[in-house]
Amino acid sequence: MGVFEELRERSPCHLTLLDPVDVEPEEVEHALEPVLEAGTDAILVGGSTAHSSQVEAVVSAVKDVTDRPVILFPNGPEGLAPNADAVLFMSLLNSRSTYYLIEAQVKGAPLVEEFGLESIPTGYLVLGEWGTSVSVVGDARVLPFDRPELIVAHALAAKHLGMRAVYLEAGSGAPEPVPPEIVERVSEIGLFTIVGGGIRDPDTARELVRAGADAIVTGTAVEEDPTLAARIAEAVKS
Ligand code: 1GP
Repeated sequence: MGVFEELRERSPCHLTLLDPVDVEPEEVEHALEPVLEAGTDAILVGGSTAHSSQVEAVVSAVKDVTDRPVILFPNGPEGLAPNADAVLFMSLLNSRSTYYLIEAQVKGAPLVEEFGLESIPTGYLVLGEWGTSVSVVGDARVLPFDRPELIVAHALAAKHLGMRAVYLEAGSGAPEPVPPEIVERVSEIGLFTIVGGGIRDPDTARELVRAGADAIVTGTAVEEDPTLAARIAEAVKS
């Protein structure tokens, strides 16, 4: 079974995000032990500025401690590495930049083929407030939380472009996570709905799952407090 198929079967999933800019390969085991114990479903590796040698080293450190799938979360072709299992093959659908809409994908696609990575076609939407790293680096026309109809229209565009997943991103360390009402409306579209950014406690994660999220991503919590991240994973899986 492919990685995406497995995630769909295991929904609701908890995805642990490691940004190779913040986590050294030697720190991976310590960061992951509690979330693995709590049943995290897959490890995402990537970040706004990570490059391929850092990504490859962290993927390799993850592979040393778990058999859970490793999925790349790339910022462009430099976020790809051959030793992962799959890649969120994303287009930042609300970017102003043609680079994040299609040029990075054109540069990255031959590498995805060469590396034999399973591709998970994903519409990536940056929501909430401008100023998060992803909004700046990705030159996003950030979609405010109080315009659900615009967010739904972008997610529908992802569906009709043939994408399998939509990632609702509030930005790493965002002051507010994506509200459950937005998750509810987007999840009704039927795409695999990934929600991340600013999720710092188990209750919020539980609420987002109840609203229809298929996957909850935690990054900052794993880096700052691995046991808190494990409690979030438990809340998602219980
Ligand atoms: C960032 O959605 C992820 O791309 C995770 O965000 O670091 O706030 O958990 P946090």
